[in-house]
Amino acid sequence: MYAWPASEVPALPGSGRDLRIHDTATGGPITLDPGPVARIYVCGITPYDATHLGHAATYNAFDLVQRVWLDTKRQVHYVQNVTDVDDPLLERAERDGQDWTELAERETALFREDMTALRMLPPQHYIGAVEAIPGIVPLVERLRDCGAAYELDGDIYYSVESDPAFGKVSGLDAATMRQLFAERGGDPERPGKKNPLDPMLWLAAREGEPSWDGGSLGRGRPGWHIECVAIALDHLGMGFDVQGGGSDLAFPHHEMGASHAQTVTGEYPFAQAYVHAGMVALHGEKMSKSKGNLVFVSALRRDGVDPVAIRLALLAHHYRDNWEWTDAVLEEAVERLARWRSAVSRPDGPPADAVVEEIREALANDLDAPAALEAVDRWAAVQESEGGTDEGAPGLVSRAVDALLGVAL
Ligand code: 5CA
Ligand code: ZN
Repeated sequence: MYAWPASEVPALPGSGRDLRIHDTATGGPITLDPGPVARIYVCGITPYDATHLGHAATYNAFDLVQRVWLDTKRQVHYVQNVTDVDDPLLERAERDGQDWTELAERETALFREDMTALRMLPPQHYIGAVEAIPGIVPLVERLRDCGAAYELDGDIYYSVESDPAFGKVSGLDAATMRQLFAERGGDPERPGKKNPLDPMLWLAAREGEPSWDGGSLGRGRPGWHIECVAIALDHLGMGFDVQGGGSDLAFPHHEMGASHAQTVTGEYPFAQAYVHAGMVALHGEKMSKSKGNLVFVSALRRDGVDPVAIRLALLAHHYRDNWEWTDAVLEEAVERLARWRSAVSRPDGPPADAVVEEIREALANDLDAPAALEAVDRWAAVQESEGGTDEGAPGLVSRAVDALLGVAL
């Protein structure tokens, strides 16, 4: 499906550094070595409610990954999905007495607007679960044919025991896996499963629920993890550079996805790095659609908040930290934006080459956006207090924060 329009990324003098990033699977930083075309898959929204600041923070992190790569003169092949059929979406549509396809379309359209306003680079392939079904069915059939899947009352489950590498992405102990599986869409209690952690690959058609022709699988709809695997394998192939999402996706979603893909292809790894953003909270609890403690990007925009300030508020936090959204976070970003805009509004200023290098270095070091902001703050403070005579320096700073941080001054 259509994604959203791309904002232009200005070219900067020189070249950026290779990205060193924290990988959940190894538990430490790794320096990525993508080819001329870097490949990234970022899990998309389940469109039953509007984009909140938690979503925006996670997509901001992966937008930075792309900007670092683009600055090394690589191309980026970016794929994102939309989980446009799944239990939470169907439950919300049912609760509110609306058509589930209309709900999904409306919220996806709003997400596109929010992403555009925040200057997030669009994926080249933006793929819905429903449109991916023709690719999902043969993948489930292959898993079944190689003995890694089994049927239970018409539903098809993946057998985690078929994969010796299962557990290597999240590195969690059995009890934690079991608990998270139950909290995050799994059904550990269902009688008849080979292993409580086995996830659903294909859900047989239920009365009153949408279903599709699944060939030898029978009518039904896809499970969650196989959706992202089918889309990633179709558009990126095995061994792509970064699999991204919020930290709540490490288990079970990314663990199961890697396992499905590695089992079905016999190749390893699914992704070179599994990268996870921290959770944004409101009033002391993780912002979540199910709890309803949300601040929506669209609501802030409606209130007249400049989207550039929202972006600066996200950038002021390290992507791996868990942090809390407050009014003060936004106020600080609004003030910073005003200081930066004032500093670049003159034709000359203090030399800017070093600032560009500092931003590059900060981002290459596990996407340290707060350090990048501080580098610009220091330049803006000198501009404010002493000014400078370098012609074009403000223009260079302006282009650098646009290209590397997605901030348009
Ligand atoms: N459709 C699936 C992924 S395939 C899904 O998790 N959708 S979602 O709408 O629930 O979340 C979209 C992305 O936002 C995920 O990467 C998720 O980890 C992230 N996310 C959700 N809540 C927060 C939060 N409070 N803070 C940071 N990131 C969040
Ligand atoms: Zn996903």
